Amino acid sequence: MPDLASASTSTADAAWWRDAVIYQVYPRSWADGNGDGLGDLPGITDRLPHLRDLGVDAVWLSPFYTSPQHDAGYDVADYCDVDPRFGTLADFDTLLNRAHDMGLRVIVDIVPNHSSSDHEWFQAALAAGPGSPERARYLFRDGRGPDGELPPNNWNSVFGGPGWTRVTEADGTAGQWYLHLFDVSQPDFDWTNPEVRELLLSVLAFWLDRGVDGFRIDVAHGLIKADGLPDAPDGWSESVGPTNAMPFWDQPGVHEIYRSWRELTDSYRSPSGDRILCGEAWVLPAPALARYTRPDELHQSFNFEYLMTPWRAERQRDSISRTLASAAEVGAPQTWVLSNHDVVRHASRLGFDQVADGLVRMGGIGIGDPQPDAAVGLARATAATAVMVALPGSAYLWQGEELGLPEVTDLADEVRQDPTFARSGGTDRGRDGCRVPMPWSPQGPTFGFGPDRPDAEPAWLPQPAVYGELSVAAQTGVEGSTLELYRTLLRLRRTHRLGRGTLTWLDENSPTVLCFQVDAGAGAVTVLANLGAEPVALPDGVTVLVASGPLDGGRVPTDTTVWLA
Ligand code: TEU
Repeated sequence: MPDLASASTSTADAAWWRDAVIYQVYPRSWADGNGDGLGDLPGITDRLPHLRDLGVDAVWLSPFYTSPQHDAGYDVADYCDVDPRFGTLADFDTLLNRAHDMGLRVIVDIVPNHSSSDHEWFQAALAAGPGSPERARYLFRDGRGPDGELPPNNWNSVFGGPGWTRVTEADGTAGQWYLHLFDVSQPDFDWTNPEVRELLLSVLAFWLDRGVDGFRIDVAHGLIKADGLPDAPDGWSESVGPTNAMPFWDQPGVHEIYRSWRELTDSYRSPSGDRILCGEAWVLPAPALARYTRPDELHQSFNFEYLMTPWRAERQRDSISRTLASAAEVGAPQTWVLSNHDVVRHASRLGFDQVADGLVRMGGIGIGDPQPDAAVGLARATAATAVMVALPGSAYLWQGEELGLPEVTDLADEVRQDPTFARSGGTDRGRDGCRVPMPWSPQGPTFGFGPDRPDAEPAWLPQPAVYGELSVAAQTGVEGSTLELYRTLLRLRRTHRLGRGTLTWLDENSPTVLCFQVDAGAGAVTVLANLGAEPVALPDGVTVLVASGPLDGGRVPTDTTVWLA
């Protein structure tokens, strides 16, 4: 593996992850190398220079493994092979080596909570029947009721509908039920079973041997369920209760799993860098989430509370302060994020009135739904990003946010593929709107996502016309474009080493102004964000390093963030 020590990353030392900017690539939707309408690994490899020029430190690849694609690859049928839709293991090796040569590290997704129902283990479990060691790898249980006709408990799927499905046994009789916290095609593993633990450790080792720089852990908070699989409390919601009030989230037993995973990744450490573990753990409150990033567990865990915090100064200040403090308690960096493949893009989410209290969780936007204000949403989104990438810690970017891509809110129901849409009976529009393929060019039938050839297939989700004017080529080199703003922010972040800095709140803070200084000994930067309706005067004697939008003379307009020296 090429030595990354001389790489252009902001921190070419082992603990690169403490301040890295990591860009999420969704292989289905980033670049289609062969014109079949779906993104693929060769397409990603060809477009890696975009990430080098953007100035990120690493790439996170969402799943590209063998999968029937019922949940866009988060339903894995073979953890150690590449789905032919995306290419081959040789294509992956080419991508990894090209990224390393450019000084980009690569982390990949690991999906340990469940496999695909196509996985050979689940097929064996179906065939082997009740009481078999094959069944013991998953959460099969007898049903309740005189004939076992009722599910084992009241758990529902995150996607909507029941969390249990009854199987027909080999002799044709109605049989046991199996748990699937997500789609019916995603049976939950039984993590009390040593065979499951061994399987996933071997998967981690397979990819570490191949040279990956780490993993993003899917549903990191769900692997262990409460003993006896008790009923979930009625009426629970994030705004009223801790996550671990749900018997399948954030149970204490998960932590010994991650201690074993950290022991494995630490055995691969080298001077060019640690191999990292980043947990996707939707866990509240912040101190409960911090337990995942204790020194012998995960390196990072996404700060989803921050992602879901309304664009209001006092809420932003509270979330930033509280989550920074909880991470500091365990000596971990904070891991900031505003968008990903599961939530409405923040360029649209922030285009609604920010009066919603608690954690705003939006289930997609469709035709006939209230629509965001696109201009307000983009202004707030770039201002919010300018706040986020100044904060101490690591930051994750979702593909296309550097272009200011909005959520696509007019997808016809028949093109939607997210199982959430079908399982919720359409009440939840699902996540397709944030997953529409990237535009690279103002021209072409797929705006450069796929090859401009007569035989090329349309993109797997239709792209709106506005994607052409928002494309990479349309924004490259254009002063004031979102893309050039992101490039400038990341360059200045690296120059001033802000990710390694210490944050101090300043007197200019008010109910409508967020103002702090970050100092890493490479030139302190003051960040002032105006979340109020009226322009705010710049402090005297400052130099504006960058602004998320045009300034009004010596004043900062609403929904604008400036970096000052
Ligand atoms: O999402 C996990 C997820 O959605 C749950 O953690 C849930 O949102 C939360 O706990 C509710 O409080 C991951 C992937 O990011 C997503 O794309 C997959 O669909 C899902 O897991 C299943 O693999």
